[in-house]
Amino acid sequence: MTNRTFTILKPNAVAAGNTGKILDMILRDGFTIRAMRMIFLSRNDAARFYAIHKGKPFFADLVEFMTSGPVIVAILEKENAVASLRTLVGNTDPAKAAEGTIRRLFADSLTRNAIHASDSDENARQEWSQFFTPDQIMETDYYL
Ligand code: FUP
Repeated sequence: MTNRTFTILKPNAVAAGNTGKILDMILRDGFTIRAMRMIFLSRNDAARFYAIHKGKPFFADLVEFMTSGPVIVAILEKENAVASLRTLVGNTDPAKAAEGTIRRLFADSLTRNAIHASDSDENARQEWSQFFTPDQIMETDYYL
């Protein structure tokens, strides 16, 4: 089934100039971009986004990193979008990520791992709702 997922190209990917290469990998893998923009996360944004990790030892570093520079947020559509993007992105820890995955290629460390990919349909919807209103999501294939 065609569905949608949510991604964040994280501050290290933006700072290193890797967003073009990463988006190219995503598009070549068959995803359609339904919404996208560059934003600066506030500490509140980052803490809310990663609320599930609050209290963990890496939480402060994670919030610090996610607010260290601009990020690109996007909604992506494809068959089995959530699982498909998680495969393309690779393991959370780049040392364990498969050859050719985005994190293997562009992550600097476990925390500075270049990209976020939602882990379920429900979380994807909840995550993109933090950054996009319904009118900001392209519902029509204008180019067809
Ligand atoms: P993922 O779903 O692959 O993004 O991984 P998690 O939800 O488990 O973790 C969210 C983010 O927290 C990761 F992208 C990186 C960071 N993290 C750490 O910095 N240290 C850890 O031990 C685990 C996660």
